[in-house]
Amino acid sequence: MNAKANNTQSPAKIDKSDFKAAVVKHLHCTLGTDENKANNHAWWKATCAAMQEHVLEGLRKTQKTHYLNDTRAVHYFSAEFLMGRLLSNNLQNFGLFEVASGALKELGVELTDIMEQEPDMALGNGGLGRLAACFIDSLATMELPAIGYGIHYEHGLFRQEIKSGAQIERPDSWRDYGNPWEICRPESIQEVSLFGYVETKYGENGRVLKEWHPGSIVKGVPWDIPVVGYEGKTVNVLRLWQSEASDYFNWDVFNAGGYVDAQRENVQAETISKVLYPNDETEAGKELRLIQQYFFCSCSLKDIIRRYKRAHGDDWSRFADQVVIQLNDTHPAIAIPELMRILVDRAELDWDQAWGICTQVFAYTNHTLLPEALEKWPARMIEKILPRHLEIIYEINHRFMAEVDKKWPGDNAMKAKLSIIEEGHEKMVRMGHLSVIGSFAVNGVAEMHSRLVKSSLFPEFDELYPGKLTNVTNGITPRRWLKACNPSLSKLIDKKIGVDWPKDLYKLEGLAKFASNKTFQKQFMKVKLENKELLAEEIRQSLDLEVDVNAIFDVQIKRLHEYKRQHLNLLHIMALYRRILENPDYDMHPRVFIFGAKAAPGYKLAKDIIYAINKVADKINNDPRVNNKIKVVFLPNYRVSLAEKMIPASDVSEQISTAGKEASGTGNMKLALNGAVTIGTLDGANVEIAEEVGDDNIFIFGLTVEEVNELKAKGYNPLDYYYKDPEIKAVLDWLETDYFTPGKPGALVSIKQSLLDHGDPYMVLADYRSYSDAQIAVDEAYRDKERWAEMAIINTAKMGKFTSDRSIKDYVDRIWKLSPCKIEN
Ligand code: H2P
Repeated sequence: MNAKANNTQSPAKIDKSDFKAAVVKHLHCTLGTDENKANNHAWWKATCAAMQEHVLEGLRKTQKTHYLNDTRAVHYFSAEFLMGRLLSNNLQNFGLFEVASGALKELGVELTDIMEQEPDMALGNGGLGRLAACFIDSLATMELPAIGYGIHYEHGLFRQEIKSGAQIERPDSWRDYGNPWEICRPESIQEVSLFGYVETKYGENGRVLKEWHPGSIVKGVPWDIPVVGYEGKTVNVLRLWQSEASDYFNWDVFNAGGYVDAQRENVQAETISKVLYPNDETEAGKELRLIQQYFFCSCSLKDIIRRYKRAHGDDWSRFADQVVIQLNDTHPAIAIPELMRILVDRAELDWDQAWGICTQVFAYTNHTLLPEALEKWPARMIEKILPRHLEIIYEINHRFMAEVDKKWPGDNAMKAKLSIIEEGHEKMVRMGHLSVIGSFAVNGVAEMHSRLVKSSLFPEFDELYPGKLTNVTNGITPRRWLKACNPSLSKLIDKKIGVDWPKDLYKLEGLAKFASNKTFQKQFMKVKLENKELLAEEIRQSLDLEVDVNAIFDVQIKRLHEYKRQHLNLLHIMALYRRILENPDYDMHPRVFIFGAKAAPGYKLAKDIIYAINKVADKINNDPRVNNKIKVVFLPNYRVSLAEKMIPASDVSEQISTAGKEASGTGNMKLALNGAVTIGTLDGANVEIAEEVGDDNIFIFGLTVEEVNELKAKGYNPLDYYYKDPEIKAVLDWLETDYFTPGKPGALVSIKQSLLDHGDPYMVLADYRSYSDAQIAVDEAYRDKERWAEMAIINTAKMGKFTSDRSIKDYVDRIWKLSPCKIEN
């Protein structure tokens, strides 16, 4: 059979007619339809199927090569992977985008239209999940052996609708009509035990043996999503586990006449991978979330061990040479006691030997300093669900306490502080401490954040384990976040500096010397204008609202959270509105403030802020006195595919968190890469962005971390600002009236209350004036077209550092110690 006939032809050699033939073949043979009947959904599926041939061939070659070379691999454990859409990404990475677009055109179909058919894979909440997706893209691009492990949620992050200004959550059904990229692997199913009790037995030589008699067993069914590296050489895999009832368990009950019980077992088992839990919700569903975490960690560890044993049998001595596991936050921290359980109880290794392996295998990334996001589980909950694991955690802690005692003899306060177990009215297991103790490396996600991890979150751990705590600044994949989402800018860059930048982002630096070149400035800003026109069309379709593309497009897109301070932006918008009402000649360049944000369903104030933005938008957008100087846009259902439309069209990037609260941010990098200028605090990766672009090309405002701490220590009183700054007072008082919510006075008052009565925990009022001044500076800068174009170009040019390839290189050099493995085409 020749290569063409069995379709293993190298993607580089595919031409339009090959692609056309493949799409038509799948339309006929996979979907059972034809060119006349097919709708866009069918065309999309047929195109995916045509691509998937190459994807799977790449996957097969990659897996075979990794197996033959017995490669060391990184296993990225993450409860979230925010993948977005894959068609355009896979076409781009195989270099087939133009070919596919041309082929489809000849078939009378627009590729960009059918791409809209693809539901986002929204298996994550925000930055943490999207970071995981960027990282697996970079790992494949850099030809590094890697597997992503996570959960095959039936429903990803909710779909957001806005009704009368308020957020309504609807289920997300990304797989309703099938996902063309995923492959079920029943041959690699794993079983996971839950509940039950532990029996202590004595083996030979009086060895204590622990036997866990589970109360329930569920099945983990793996679904593989191929991850195509840029230029399509390495195709790694993202393996997501779906829970199902274990066969034999149910049949026995069912046959014995317990139909309802059997059904209940089924439902319970399937519930585990049913929904993604929003990050910030507190009590609800805690137990289920712990089960979810354990479920995917246990399946993944067993999968890794199965693969290891195929090559090395029962010789555990090389395990840590072959396997490194990165824990993306503490969500997978339960993997540490699970590996200990497998090594000690099943493989019958000594504790010390097992612990030696564990602490060479795990590394942990911390993504936040916010106390409410640092996971703790009630010990009784772990005892109920994972009785053996609680014993193991106690044993780990017992030995760790001895280490602490050696370092700080007799210091009980220190022991209480560092213990994995937090004593109190309810004993809690601190997953962060477990992660630090059980890992060989711990990293924060931006310079400043990592510094704070060392100095304020884990200072004693830093003293106890010098060198364990380190930094890896986050990054984003430029393939999705520039090349694919902003084709016009990408082509302009290609023309100017060549086509290598997607793999070597520091090459963008080559644009800097054209930053003051008038012709290039015009070309750059023409692309921006075209992108703004596309977004304006999206806004028109979504909200039936006209926006002026010559206005400044000012964008804030991220999870809704008080620390991210969407309400600071809102207060400033209200203040501008007020200035215009007081002085119709108020001099400002027209601005469109654009938001995208989802609020965790149980986070009341976050939902109130969304409501307030929408209500203020209604009023301003329909008030003729504003004379189109301001428009406020809240685009519903913010998600990866919407970000891909918003980011290329942005002029201003809002990164306005309270200093010390945003660990890194990655939206800040995406926006700057696409030529948006940042207005931001000295927080997270903004600090490093400022270093790269220089102070003249960014608008920094607000308190620094040190100033925030000083002010807190001194006693921060938001009322001081309320009474001293008439604008702040007027705007906050406005929230109490029914001006924005006719007939419903007080509907927006919770925001005022949080700022005045509840102490303004994120210091919105303290930063307000400085923010407002920075916004005036933005306005002035934008009016100087050449100056602005230069700033925008410099922002793109200086983003080299923020490619996720650089982050991955840092992980590889400092933590993972991996080598690339070439895959022959
Ligand atoms: C979090 C942090 C961000 C960070 C990201 C990835 C949890 O994302 O808050 O500062 O960039 O992880 O490390 P997010 O807030 O977007 O959910």
